Amino acid sequence: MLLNGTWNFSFNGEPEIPMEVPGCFDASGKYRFMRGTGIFRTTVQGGGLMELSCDGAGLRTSFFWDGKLIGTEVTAFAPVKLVFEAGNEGAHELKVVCDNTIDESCHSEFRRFYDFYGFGGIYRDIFLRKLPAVHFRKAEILPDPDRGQILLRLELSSDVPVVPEIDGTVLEKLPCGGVYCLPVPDPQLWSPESPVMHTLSLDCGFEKIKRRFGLRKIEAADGKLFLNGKRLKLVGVNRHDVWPETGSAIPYEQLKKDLEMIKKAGFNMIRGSHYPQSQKMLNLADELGILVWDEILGWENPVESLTDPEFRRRELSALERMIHASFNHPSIIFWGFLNEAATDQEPAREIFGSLAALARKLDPSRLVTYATMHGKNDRCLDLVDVVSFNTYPGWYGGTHTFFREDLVRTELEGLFAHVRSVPELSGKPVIISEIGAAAMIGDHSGRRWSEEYQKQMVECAVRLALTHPDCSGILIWQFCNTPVDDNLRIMTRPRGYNNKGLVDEYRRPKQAWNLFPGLLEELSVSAAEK
Ligand code: ADA
Repeated sequence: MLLNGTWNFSFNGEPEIPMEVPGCFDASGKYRFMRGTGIFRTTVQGGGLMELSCDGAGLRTSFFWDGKLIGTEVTAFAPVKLVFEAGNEGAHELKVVCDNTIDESCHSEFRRFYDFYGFGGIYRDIFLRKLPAVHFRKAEILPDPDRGQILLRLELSSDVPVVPEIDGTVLEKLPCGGVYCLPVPDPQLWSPESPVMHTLSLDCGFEKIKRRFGLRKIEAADGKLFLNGKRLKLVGVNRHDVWPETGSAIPYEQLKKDLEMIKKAGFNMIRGSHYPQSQKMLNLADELGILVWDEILGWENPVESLTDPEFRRRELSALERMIHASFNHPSIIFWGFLNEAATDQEPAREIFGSLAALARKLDPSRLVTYATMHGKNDRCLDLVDVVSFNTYPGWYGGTHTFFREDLVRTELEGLFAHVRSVPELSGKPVIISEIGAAAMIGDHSGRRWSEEYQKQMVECAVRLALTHPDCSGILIWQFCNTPVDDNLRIMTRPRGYNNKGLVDEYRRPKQAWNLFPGLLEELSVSAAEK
Protein backbone atom coordinates (compact mmCIF):
# COMPACT_ATOMS: atom_id res chain seq x y z
CA MET A 1 0.00 0.00 0.00
CA LEU A 2 1.66 3.21 -1.18
CA LEU A 3 0.72 5.95 1.30
CA ASN A 4 1.80 8.90 -0.84
CA GLY A 5 -0.84 11.63 -1.21
CA THR A 6 -2.28 14.58 0.70
CA TRP A 7 -1.81 14.31 4.48
CA ASN A 8 -2.62 16.72 7.32
CA PHE A 9 0.34 18.75 8.50
CA SER A 10 1.05 20.91 11.51
CA PHE A 11 4.25 22.91 12.12
CA ASN A 12 5.37 23.77 15.66
CA GLY A 13 1.84 23.27 17.03
CA GLU A 14 0.09 25.54 14.48
CA PRO A 15 -3.33 24.52 13.02
CA GLU A 16 -3.20 21.72 10.46
CA ILE A 17 -2.93 22.41 6.73
CA PRO A 18 -2.91 19.94 3.82
CA MET A 19 0.59 18.81 2.74
CA GLU A 20 1.77 16.49 -0.02
CA VAL A 21 3.70 13.35 0.90
CA PRO A 22 6.47 12.94 -0.11
CA GLY A 23 7.15 16.56 0.78
CA CYS A 24 9.50 18.92 2.61
CA PHE A 25 7.71 21.54 4.68
CA ASP A 26 10.66 23.96 4.64
CA ALA A 27 11.27 23.96 0.87
CA SER A 28 8.56 26.43 -0.12
CA GLY A 29 5.37 28.12 1.12
CA LYS A 30 4.61 29.29 4.62
CA TYR A 31 7.40 27.40 6.42
CA ARG A 32 10.21 27.95 3.91
CA PHE A 33 13.64 27.75 5.61
CA MET A 34 12.00 27.44 9.05
CA ARG A 35 13.26 24.95 11.56
CA GLY A 36 11.20 23.08 14.13
CA THR A 37 8.89 20.08 14.34
CA GLY A 38 6.53 19.12 11.54
CA ILE A 39 3.80 16.54 12.14
CA PHE A 40 2.37 14.64 9.15
CA ARG A 41 -0.88 12.78 9.92
CA THR A 42 -3.13 10.46 7.92
CA THR A 43 -5.67 7.69 8.35
CA VAL A 44 -4.92 4.24 6.91
CA GLN A 45 -6.56 0.84 6.87
CA GLY A 46 -4.64 -1.97 8.51
CA GLY A 47 -4.38 -4.53 11.29
CA GLY A 48 -2.36 -7.54 12.42
CA LEU A 49 1.37 -7.73 11.79
CA MET A 50 2.45 -4.89 9.49
CA GLU A 51 5.59 -3.38 8.04
CA LEU A 52 6.01 0.35 7.51
CA SER A 53 8.79 1.38 5.16
CA CYS A 54 9.99 4.79 4.15
CA ASP A 55 12.71 5.33 1.56
CA GLY A 56 14.11 8.41 3.31
CA ALA A 57 13.05 11.27 5.59
CA GLY A 58 14.72 13.93 7.69
CA LEU A 59 16.29 15.26 9.59
CA ARG A 60 15.18 13.04 12.50
CA THR A 61 11.90 11.17 12.29
CA SER A 62 9.53 9.35 14.65
CA PHE A 63 6.64 7.15 13.58
CA PHE A 64 3.44 6.75 15.64
CA TRP A 65 0.60 4.26 15.10
CA ASP A 66 -2.59 5.28 16.95
CA GLY A 67 -0.43 7.58 19.07
CA LYS A 68 2.03 4.85 20.04
CA LEU A 69 5.70 5.20 19.05
CA ILE A 70 6.68 2.39 16.66
CA GLY A 71 10.11 3.62 15.60
CA THR A 72 12.61 6.45 15.43
CA GLU A 73 15.10 7.27 12.68
CA VAL A 74 18.00 9.54 13.57
CA THR A 75 19.76 9.44 10.19
CA ALA A 76 18.36 11.60 7.39
CA PHE A 77 17.92 9.80 4.02
CA ALA A 78 18.33 6.34 5.61
CA PRO A 79 15.82 3.67 4.53
CA VAL A 80 13.39 2.85 7.36
CA LYS A 81 11.69 -0.52 7.89
CA LEU A 82 9.50 -1.06 10.95
CA VAL A 83 7.61 -4.24 11.78
CA PHE A 84 4.85 -3.71 14.33
CA GLU A 85 1.57 -5.06 15.69
CA ALA A 86 -1.16 -2.89 14.16
CA GLY A 87 -4.13 -4.05 16.30
CA ASN A 88 -7.60 -4.84 14.97
CA GLU A 89 -8.44 -4.57 11.26
CA GLY A 90 -9.82 -1.14 10.45
CA ALA A 91 -8.92 2.56 10.30
CA HIS A 92 -5.83 3.70 12.21
CA GLU A 93 -3.93 6.95 12.58
CA LEU A 94 -0.37 7.13 11.27
CA LYS A 95 1.71 10.09 12.41
CA VAL A 96 5.18 10.92 11.16
CA VAL A 97 7.02 13.56 13.17
CA CYS A 98 9.93 15.22 11.36
CA ASP A 99 12.30 17.41 13.33
CA ASN A 100 14.52 19.58 11.10
CA THR A 101 16.37 21.43 13.86
CA ILE A 102 20.11 20.94 13.56
CA ASP A 103 21.68 18.71 16.16
CA GLU A 104 25.17 20.13 16.65
CA SER A 105 26.48 17.33 18.86
CA CYS A 106 29.40 15.40 17.44
CA HIS A 107 27.41 12.17 17.00
CA SER A 108 24.95 14.02 14.75
CA GLU A 109 24.99 13.06 11.08
CA PHE A 110 23.63 16.36 9.86
CA ARG A 111 25.53 19.45 11.01
CA ARG A 112 25.04 23.11 10.10
CA PHE A 113 28.42 23.34 8.37
CA TYR A 114 27.38 20.84 5.67
CA ASP A 115 27.51 22.35 2.19
CA PHE A 116 23.91 21.37 1.39
CA TYR A 117 20.58 22.25 2.93
CA GLY A 118 19.10 19.82 5.46
CA PHE A 119 15.37 19.72 4.67
CA GLY A 120 12.59 18.56 6.98
CA GLY A 121 9.95 16.13 5.81
CA ILE A 122 9.15 12.78 4.25
CA TYR A 123 11.52 12.89 1.30
CA ARG A 124 10.53 9.69 -0.45
CA ASP A 125 7.90 6.96 -0.87
CA ILE A 126 6.22 5.57 2.22
CA PHE A 127 4.61 2.10 2.20
CA LEU A 128 2.56 -0.08 4.49
CA ARG A 129 2.58 -3.84 3.99
CA LYS A 130 0.45 -6.45 5.69
CA LEU A 131 2.72 -9.32 6.59
CA PRO A 132 1.28 -12.77 5.84
CA ALA A 133 1.78 -15.62 8.34
CA VAL A 134 4.91 -16.57 6.38
CA HIS A 135 6.72 -13.77 4.57
CA PHE A 136 10.01 -13.02 2.86
CA ARG A 137 12.62 -11.19 4.89
CA LYS A 138 15.45 -11.07 2.39
CA ALA A 139 16.06 -11.96 -1.25
CA GLU A 140 19.52 -10.71 -2.17
CA ILE A 141 20.97 -11.59 -5.54
CA LEU A 142 24.70 -11.86 -6.27
CA PRO A 143 25.21 -12.01 -10.02
CA ASP A 144 27.70 -14.45 -11.53
CA PRO A 145 27.76 -13.46 -15.20
CA ASP A 146 30.70 -15.75 -16.08
CA ARG A 147 28.60 -18.80 -15.31
CA GLY A 148 25.25 -17.30 -16.32
CA GLN A 149 23.86 -17.81 -12.83
CA ILE A 150 23.00 -16.01 -9.61
CA LEU A 151 23.60 -16.69 -5.97
CA LEU A 152 20.41 -16.08 -4.00
CA ARG A 153 20.47 -15.27 -0.29
CA LEU A 154 17.00 -16.11 0.87
CA GLU A 155 15.47 -15.48 4.29
CA LEU A 156 11.87 -16.17 5.37
CA SER A 157 10.00 -15.69 8.62
CA SER A 158 9.49 -19.52 8.79
CA ASP A 159 11.05 -22.29 6.80
CA VAL A 160 8.71 -23.24 3.98
CA PRO A 161 9.53 -24.29 0.40
CA VAL A 162 9.82 -21.57 -2.25
CA VAL A 163 9.21 -21.76 -5.98
CA PRO A 164 11.64 -19.56 -7.94
CA GLU A 165 11.01 -18.38 -11.46
CA ILE A 166 13.41 -16.39 -13.66
CA ASP A 167 11.98 -14.42 -16.59
CA GLY A 168 8.95 -16.73 -16.62
CA THR A 169 10.85 -20.05 -16.43
CA VAL A 170 9.98 -22.04 -13.31
CA LEU A 171 13.06 -23.48 -11.60
CA GLU A 172 13.55 -26.27 -9.12
CA LYS A 173 11.80 -25.77 -5.76
CA LEU A 174 13.96 -24.47 -2.87
CA PRO A 175 13.35 -26.33 0.42
CA CYS A 176 13.61 -23.28 2.75
CA GLY A 177 15.67 -20.15 3.39
CA GLY A 178 19.41 -20.35 2.63
CA VAL A 179 21.94 -19.59 -0.07
CA TYR A 180 21.23 -21.05 -3.51
CA CYS A 181 22.82 -21.05 -6.91
CA LEU A 182 20.21 -20.53 -9.63
CA PRO A 183 20.80 -20.78 -13.38
CA VAL A 184 19.56 -17.86 -15.49
CA PRO A 185 17.74 -19.45 -18.47
CA ASP A 186 18.81 -16.91 -21.10
CA PRO A 187 21.61 -14.90 -19.44
CA GLN A 188 22.28 -11.43 -20.87
CA LEU A 189 24.97 -9.10 -19.57
CA TRP A 190 24.03 -5.74 -18.00
CA SER A 191 26.18 -2.75 -18.97
CA PRO A 192 25.69 0.99 -19.54
CA GLU A 193 25.53 0.27 -23.29
CA SER A 194 23.04 -2.57 -22.89
CA PRO A 195 21.20 -2.41 -19.55
CA VAL A 196 19.33 -5.71 -19.76
CA MET A 197 17.40 -6.62 -16.62
CA HIS A 198 16.21 -10.07 -15.56
CA THR A 199 13.37 -10.77 -13.12
CA LEU A 200 13.31 -13.30 -10.31
CA SER A 201 9.90 -14.19 -8.86
CA LEU A 202 9.60 -16.07 -5.59
CA ASP A 203 6.48 -17.79 -4.29
CA CYS A 204 6.34 -19.22 -0.76
CA GLY A 205 2.66 -20.09 -0.87
CA PHE A 206 1.74 -17.18 1.41
CA GLU A 207 3.36 -14.38 -0.54
CA LYS A 208 4.82 -13.72 -3.99
CA ILE A 209 7.61 -11.23 -4.56
CA LYS A 210 9.54 -10.03 -7.60
CA ARG A 211 13.13 -8.80 -7.71
CA ARG A 212 14.83 -7.40 -10.79
CA PHE A 213 18.55 -7.97 -11.26
CA GLY A 214 21.32 -7.51 -13.81
CA LEU A 215 24.28 -9.73 -14.65
CA ARG A 216 27.44 -7.70 -14.39
CA LYS A 217 30.80 -7.84 -12.69
CA ILE A 218 32.90 -4.95 -11.39
CA GLU A 219 36.58 -5.52 -10.57
CA ALA A 220 39.70 -3.58 -9.66
CA ALA A 221 43.06 -5.00 -10.75
CA ASP A 222 46.50 -3.60 -11.65
CA GLY A 223 45.39 -0.06 -10.91
CA LYS A 224 42.44 -0.30 -13.32
CA LEU A 225 38.68 -0.85 -13.25
CA PHE A 226 36.97 -3.56 -15.26
CA LEU A 227 33.28 -4.03 -16.00
CA ASN A 228 32.42 -7.49 -17.29
CA GLY A 229 36.12 -8.01 -17.95
CA LYS A 230 36.52 -4.86 -20.07
CA ARG A 231 38.52 -1.78 -19.03
CA LEU A 232 36.17 0.81 -17.58
CA LYS A 233 36.74 4.56 -17.48
CA LEU A 234 34.20 6.43 -15.44
CA VAL A 235 32.96 9.79 -16.56
CA GLY A 236 30.12 11.31 -14.68
CA VAL A 237 28.66 13.85 -12.34
CA ASN A 238 28.05 14.23 -8.63
CA ARG A 239 24.35 14.78 -8.10
CA HIS A 240 22.29 16.04 -5.17
CA ASP A 241 18.72 14.75 -5.20
CA VAL A 242 17.03 18.13 -4.92
CA TRP A 243 14.63 20.55 -6.62
CA PRO A 244 14.18 24.23 -5.62
CA GLU A 245 10.47 24.15 -4.69
CA THR A 246 10.34 20.68 -3.12
CA GLY A 247 13.77 20.29 -1.51
CA SER A 248 14.83 16.68 -1.02
CA ALA A 249 11.41 15.42 -2.15
CA ILE A 250 12.19 15.78 -5.85
CA PRO A 251 9.18 15.04 -8.12
CA TYR A 252 9.54 11.76 -10.04
CA GLU A 253 9.15 13.46 -13.43
CA GLN A 254 12.09 15.74 -12.61
CA LEU A 255 14.22 12.89 -11.33
CA LYS A 256 13.59 11.05 -14.58
CA LYS A 257 14.45 14.12 -16.65
CA ASP A 258 17.71 14.54 -14.70
CA LEU A 259 18.83 10.99 -15.35
CA GLU A 260 17.82 11.13 -19.00
CA MET A 261 19.77 14.39 -19.43
CA ILE A 262 22.84 12.84 -17.81
CA LYS A 263 22.62 9.75 -19.99
CA LYS A 264 22.09 11.77 -23.16
CA ALA A 265 25.14 13.92 -22.37
CA GLY A 266 27.23 10.74 -22.60
CA PHE A 267 28.07 10.29 -18.90
CA ASN A 268 28.23 6.74 -17.56
CA MET A 269 28.17 7.42 -13.81
CA ILE A 270 26.44 9.34 -11.05
CA ARG A 271 27.90 9.71 -7.60
CA GLY A 272 24.93 9.99 -5.27
CA SER A 273 26.42 12.74 -3.15
CA HIS A 274 26.22 12.57 -0.15
CA TYR A 275 23.55 10.11 1.01
CA PRO A 276 21.77 6.92 -0.08
CA GLN A 277 19.87 7.15 -3.36
CA SER A 278 16.14 6.51 -3.58
CA GLN A 279 14.77 3.27 -5.00
CA LYS A 280 13.19 5.31 -7.79
CA MET A 281 16.54 6.82 -8.72
CA LEU A 282 18.22 3.42 -8.68
CA ASN A 283 15.47 1.83 -10.77
CA LEU A 284 15.96 4.53 -13.40
CA ALA A 285 19.74 4.10 -13.31
CA ASP A 286 19.29 0.33 -13.78
CA GLU A 287 16.99 0.87 -16.74
CA LEU A 288 18.94 3.65 -18.44
CA GLY A 289 22.35 2.10 -17.86
CA ILE A 290 24.01 4.57 -15.52
CA LEU A 291 26.57 3.34 -12.99
CA VAL A 292 26.06 4.56 -9.43
CA TRP A 293 28.25 5.27 -6.43
CA ASP A 294 25.90 4.99 -3.46
CA GLU A 295 27.11 6.40 -0.14
CA ILE A 296 25.91 7.05 3.38
CA LEU A 297 25.39 10.48 4.84
CA GLY A 298 28.42 12.45 5.99
CA TRP A 299 30.28 15.63 5.15
CA GLU A 300 33.67 16.74 6.41
CA ASN A 301 33.13 15.04 9.75
CA PRO A 302 35.93 15.82 12.22
CA VAL A 303 37.94 13.39 14.36
CA GLU A 304 35.67 14.09 17.37
CA SER A 305 32.81 12.56 15.38
CA LEU A 306 34.80 9.75 13.78
CA THR A 307 35.90 8.53 17.21
CA ASP A 308 32.51 9.04 18.89
CA PRO A 309 30.90 5.63 19.65
CA GLU A 310 27.37 6.83 18.86
CA PHE A 311 28.41 8.38 15.53
CA ARG A 312 30.21 5.15 14.65
CA ARG A 313 27.16 3.06 15.57
CA ARG A 314 24.89 5.24 13.42
CA GLU A 315 27.20 5.13 10.40
CA LEU A 316 27.59 1.35 10.55
CA SER A 317 23.84 0.92 10.89
CA ALA A 318 23.16 3.31 8.00
CA LEU A 319 25.66 1.47 5.79
CA GLU A 320 24.13 -1.90 6.59
CA ARG A 321 20.61 -0.66 5.88
CA MET A 322 21.61 1.07 2.63
CA ILE A 323 23.28 -2.11 1.37
CA HIS A 324 20.30 -4.32 2.25
CA ALA A 325 17.78 -1.88 0.74
CA SER A 326 19.62 -1.46 -2.56
CA PHE A 327 21.43 -4.75 -2.96
CA ASN A 328 19.82 -5.88 -6.20
CA HIS A 329 20.45 -2.80 -8.34
CA PRO A 330 23.04 -3.64 -11.02
CA SER A 331 23.72 0.08 -11.50
CA ILE A 332 25.49 0.32 -8.12
CA ILE A 333 29.18 -0.54 -8.42
CA PHE A 334 30.64 1.33 -5.42
CA TRP A 335 29.56 1.49 -1.78
CA GLY A 336 30.89 4.68 -0.23
CA PHE A 337 30.94 6.51 3.08
CA LEU A 338 31.83 9.71 4.88
CA ASN A 339 32.63 12.28 2.20
CA GLU A 340 35.74 14.33 2.94
CA ALA A 341 36.10 13.30 6.59
CA ALA A 342 39.27 13.82 8.62
CA THR A 343 41.09 10.91 6.97
CA ASP A 344 44.37 12.79 7.26
CA GLN A 345 44.31 11.85 10.97
CA GLU A 346 45.37 8.46 12.26
CA PRO A 347 42.32 7.97 14.57
CA ALA A 348 40.05 7.95 11.46
CA ARG A 349 41.43 4.54 10.52
CA GLU A 350 39.27 2.68 13.01
CA ILE A 351 35.86 3.75 11.66
CA PHE A 352 37.03 3.69 8.03
CA GLY A 353 38.40 0.18 8.49
CA SER A 354 35.17 -0.97 10.15
CA LEU A 355 32.96 0.55 7.44
CA ALA A 356 35.04 -1.01 4.65
CA ALA A 357 35.02 -4.41 6.37
CA LEU A 358 31.26 -4.28 6.89
CA ALA A 359 30.54 -3.36 3.26
CA ARG A 360 32.76 -6.20 2.02
CA LYS A 361 31.23 -8.70 4.43
CA LEU A 362 27.66 -7.82 3.41
CA ASP A 363 28.44 -7.56 -0.28
CA PRO A 364 31.57 -9.11 -1.80
CA SER A 365 30.36 -8.26 -5.33
CA ARG A 366 31.07 -4.52 -5.26
CA LEU A 367 33.97 -2.16 -4.60
CA VAL A 368 34.39 0.10 -1.60
CA THR A 369 35.56 3.70 -1.68
CA TYR A 370 35.31 7.12 -0.06
CA ALA A 371 36.07 10.60 -1.38
CA THR A 372 39.02 12.30 0.27
CA MET A 373 40.01 15.95 0.22
CA HIS A 374 43.39 15.25 1.78
CA GLY A 375 45.30 14.18 -1.31
CA LYS A 376 48.81 13.02 -0.46
CA ASN A 377 48.18 13.46 3.29
CA ASP A 378 45.34 10.94 3.48
CA ARG A 379 46.02 8.07 5.88
CA CYS A 380 43.15 5.67 5.15
CA LEU A 381 43.29 5.03 1.40
CA ASP A 382 44.90 1.61 1.83
CA LEU A 383 41.65 0.47 3.49
CA VAL A 384 39.49 0.75 0.35
CA ASP A 385 39.46 -0.65 -3.20
CA VAL A 386 39.34 2.58 -5.21
CA VAL A 387 41.27 5.77 -4.45
CA SER A 388 38.94 8.74 -4.98
CA PHE A 389 40.25 12.31 -4.79
CA ASN A 390 38.15 15.46 -4.42
CA THR A 391 40.21 18.42 -5.51
CA TYR A 392 39.58 22.01 -6.60
CA PRO A 393 42.78 23.31 -8.24
CA GLY A 394 42.27 26.70 -9.79
CA TRP A 395 39.07 27.28 -7.89
CA TYR A 396 39.81 27.48 -4.18
CA GLY A 397 42.88 29.57 -3.41
CA GLY A 398 45.22 31.57 -5.61
CA THR A 399 44.94 35.16 -6.78
CA HIS A 400 44.54 34.50 -10.49
CA THR A 401 41.61 35.90 -12.44
CA PHE A 402 41.61 33.83 -15.60
CA PHE A 403 41.78 30.07 -15.96
CA ARG A 404 45.18 28.47 -15.51
CA GLU A 405 45.59 25.03 -16.99
CA ASP A 406 48.94 24.52 -15.25
CA LEU A 407 47.26 24.52 -11.81
CA VAL A 408 44.94 21.68 -12.81
CA ARG A 409 47.63 19.71 -14.62
CA THR A 410 50.13 19.94 -11.75
CA GLU A 411 47.55 18.88 -9.17
CA LEU A 412 46.10 15.92 -11.08
CA GLU A 413 49.44 14.59 -12.28
CA GLY A 414 50.82 14.96 -8.74
CA LEU A 415 47.97 12.89 -7.31
CA PHE A 416 48.30 10.11 -9.90
CA ALA A 417 52.08 9.96 -9.39
CA HIS A 418 51.63 9.86 -5.61
CA VAL A 419 49.38 6.79 -5.77
CA ARG A 420 51.82 5.00 -8.07
CA SER A 421 54.69 5.75 -5.69
CA VAL A 422 53.07 4.43 -2.49
CA PRO A 423 53.35 0.62 -2.38
CA GLU A 424 50.06 0.05 -0.47
CA LEU A 425 48.17 2.14 -3.02
CA SER A 426 49.94 1.50 -6.28
CA GLY A 427 47.72 -1.40 -7.37
CA LYS A 428 44.46 0.47 -6.81
CA PRO A 429 42.48 2.34 -9.47
CA VAL A 430 42.43 6.13 -8.99
CA ILE A 431 39.59 8.45 -9.87
CA ILE A 432 38.94 12.15 -9.46
CA SER A 433 35.67 12.05 -7.55
CA GLU A 434 35.09 15.82 -7.47
CA ILE A 435 36.49 18.73 -9.42
CA GLY A 436 34.80 21.85 -10.74
CA ALA A 437 34.24 25.59 -10.58
CA ALA A 438 31.22 27.75 -9.84
CA ALA A 439 29.58 29.74 -12.62
CA MET A 440 26.78 32.30 -12.53
CA ILE A 441 24.51 31.96 -15.54
CA GLY A 442 24.97 34.99 -17.80
CA ASP A 443 28.43 35.96 -16.50
CA HIS A 444 30.53 35.94 -19.67
CA SER A 445 33.45 37.95 -18.30
CA GLY A 446 35.78 34.99 -18.60
CA ARG A 447 36.87 35.44 -14.99
CA ARG A 448 36.31 33.16 -12.02
CA TRP A 449 32.53 32.74 -11.53
CA SER A 450 31.90 33.08 -15.30
CA GLU A 451 30.47 30.37 -17.53
CA GLU A 452 33.63 30.48 -19.67
CA TYR A 453 35.93 29.86 -16.70
CA GLN A 454 33.88 26.86 -15.58
CA LYS A 455 33.84 25.49 -19.11
CA GLN A 456 37.63 25.76 -19.42
CA MET A 457 38.10 24.07 -16.06
CA VAL A 458 35.75 21.18 -16.85
CA GLU A 459 37.16 20.62 -20.33
CA CYS A 460 40.74 20.64 -19.09
CA ALA A 461 40.05 18.26 -16.18
CA VAL A 462 38.05 15.80 -18.30
CA ARG A 463 40.71 15.73 -21.04
CA LEU A 464 43.51 15.21 -18.55
CA ALA A 465 41.73 12.50 -16.57
CA LEU A 466 40.43 10.50 -19.50
CA THR A 467 43.69 10.46 -21.40
CA HIS A 468 45.97 9.75 -18.43
CA PRO A 469 46.98 6.07 -18.30
CA ASP A 470 46.88 6.03 -14.48
CA CYS A 471 43.41 7.49 -14.12
CA SER A 472 40.23 5.42 -14.12
CA GLY A 473 37.74 8.24 -14.27
CA ILE A 474 36.39 11.62 -13.33
CA LEU A 475 33.18 12.81 -11.70
CA ILE A 476 32.48 16.50 -12.08
CA TRP A 477 31.22 18.55 -9.18
CA GLN A 478 28.32 18.87 -9.83
CA PHE A 479 25.28 18.18 -12.00
CA CYS A 480 23.08 21.09 -10.87
CA ASN A 481 23.30 24.04 -8.48
CA THR A 482 22.16 23.02 -5.02
CA PRO A 483 20.74 24.95 -2.06
CA VAL A 484 22.84 25.52 1.05
CA ASP A 485 22.12 26.97 4.47
CA ASP A 486 22.89 30.58 3.55
CA ASN A 487 23.04 31.81 7.14
CA LEU A 488 26.41 30.19 7.27
CA ARG A 489 27.73 30.41 3.74
CA ILE A 490 26.22 33.57 2.34
CA MET A 491 29.63 35.11 1.47
CA THR A 492 30.85 32.14 -0.56
CA ARG A 493 27.57 30.71 -1.81
CA PRO A 494 25.83 33.53 -3.72
CA ARG A 495 21.99 33.33 -3.66
CA GLY A 496 22.17 30.53 -1.08
CA TYR A 497 23.37 28.05 -3.71
CA ASN A 498 26.45 26.01 -4.36
CA ASN A 499 26.73 27.29 -7.94
CA LYS A 500 29.10 24.68 -9.35
CA GLY A 501 26.29 22.98 -11.30
CA LEU A 502 26.90 22.31 -14.98
CA VAL A 503 23.24 23.27 -15.15
CA ASP A 504 21.54 25.66 -12.75
CA GLU A 505 18.97 24.66 -10.12
CA TYR A 506 16.20 24.59 -12.76
CA ARG A 507 18.48 22.54 -15.06
CA ARG A 508 19.17 25.45 -17.45
CA PRO A 509 22.48 24.59 -19.11
CA LYS A 510 25.62 26.62 -18.60
CA GLN A 511 28.33 26.63 -21.28
CA ALA A 512 30.17 23.75 -19.60
CA TRP A 513 27.14 21.47 -20.01
CA ASN A 514 27.22 22.04 -23.74
CA LEU A 515 30.67 20.45 -23.94
CA PHE A 516 28.85 17.14 -23.74
CA PRO A 517 28.51 14.70 -25.39
CA GLY A 518 30.88 16.16 -28.04
CA LEU A 519 33.95 16.18 -25.81
CA LEU A 520 33.43 12.56 -24.78
CA GLU A 521 32.88 11.43 -28.35
CA GLU A 522 36.10 13.16 -29.38
CA LEU A 523 38.06 11.60 -26.50
CA SER A 524 36.89 8.09 -27.12
CA VAL A 525 37.73 8.49 -30.82
CA SER A 526 41.25 9.63 -29.99
CA ALA A 527 41.64 6.83 -27.41
CA ALA A 528 40.59 4.28 -30.03
CA GLU A 529 43.09 5.72 -32.51
CA LYS A 530 46.03 5.22 -30.11
C1 ADA B 1 33.56 19.38 -1.45
C2 ADA B 1 32.31 18.63 -1.06
C3 ADA B 1 31.10 19.04 -1.84
C4 ADA B 1 31.08 20.54 -2.08
C5 ADA B 1 32.35 20.98 -2.78
C6 ADA B 1 32.43 22.48 -3.01
O1 ADA B 1 34.38 18.71 -2.28
O2 ADA B 1 32.46 17.25 -1.12
O3 ADA B 1 29.95 18.62 -1.14
O4 ADA B 1 30.96 21.18 -0.86
O5 ADA B 1 33.44 20.65 -1.96
O6 ADA B 1 31.62 22.98 -3.77
O7 ADA B 1 33.30 23.11 -2.42
